[in-house]
Amino acid sequence: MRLTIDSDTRLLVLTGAGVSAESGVPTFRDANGLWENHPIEQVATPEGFRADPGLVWRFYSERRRKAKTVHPNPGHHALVDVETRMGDRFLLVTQNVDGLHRRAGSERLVEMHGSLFETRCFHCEREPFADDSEHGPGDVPACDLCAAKGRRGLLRPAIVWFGEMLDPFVMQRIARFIEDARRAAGRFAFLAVGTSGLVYPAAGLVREARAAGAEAWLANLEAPDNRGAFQHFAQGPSGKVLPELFEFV
Ligand code: BV8
Repeated sequence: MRLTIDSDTRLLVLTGAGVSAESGVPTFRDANGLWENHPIEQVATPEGFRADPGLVWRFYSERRRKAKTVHPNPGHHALVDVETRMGDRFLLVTQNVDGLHRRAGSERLVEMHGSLFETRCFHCEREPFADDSEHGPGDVPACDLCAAKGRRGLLRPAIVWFGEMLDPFVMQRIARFIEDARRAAGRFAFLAVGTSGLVYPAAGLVREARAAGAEAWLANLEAPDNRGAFQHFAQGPSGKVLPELFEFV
């Protein structure tokens, strides 16, 4: 079963933690996943950060450390190849914060939940800045811009936590791609890879794409709860499935 791409097909891809699993990055909800060992409320919500910023920084510092040791896998590279051939008719939206798509060479890329390697301030509106520092127990970095104004501000990972709004520009860019695809003459395909389809607004993209006329494809190790939202399901590890999935005609 191949996803056929011709000269005016548009393709919107959504990836989740499963696409990084073969690089050695733990997923969230599989056995021994991140959420099994870390209560979401304590490490991935603003309330959790307020309660114990040191715990949150330890959780993300460990993920930063791990992400520095891993490399993109054939699934990431397959998506770069497709982007190279399709140009602006391709957009990759990832829920992942590990930076592996960017390291593989993806450019038409939206990191909708932010990035492990960016930091911002919990208290002021400073721009997120590149940061790969790791913080041990009790080491919570302070915001120098807040300090310069005599205020106490704590730095935080520039990652979207549960209960936090996504960047409106991110959502607009995705909506614009879907709208352009709806108006265009050619075929429109939506492909979700390596995601359990549980977290919104990411999990709602398949419905938005289908409402715009997309044919919905899923490439996943197992059938997730929202498998019924897809017309096609290519089951298997994305590092094997993606390099064989696309057929250019
Ligand atoms: C929002 C950052 C508006 C953390 C993440 C009640 C109150 C408040 C909010 C809500 C609510 N009810 C619903 C919501 C909305 C909430 C939500 O969706 N909750 C869910 C859990 C019900 N969403 C939000 O809060 C979002 N904001 O809606 O704002 C709002 C505000 C207030 C109130 C209402 C609305 C913000 C969501 C972003 C949260 N942050 N990440 C971090 O990463 O450190 S989400 C987190 O889950 C990760 O980013 C992750 O990417 C994402 C989704 O997980 P998956 O990527 O799918 O990973 P998972 O492990 O689940 O699945 C892996 C899959 O891969 C599996 O299917 C597996 O079979 C497969 N697989 C494994 N190996 C392979 C493979 N596939 C292929 N190959 C392999 N080798």
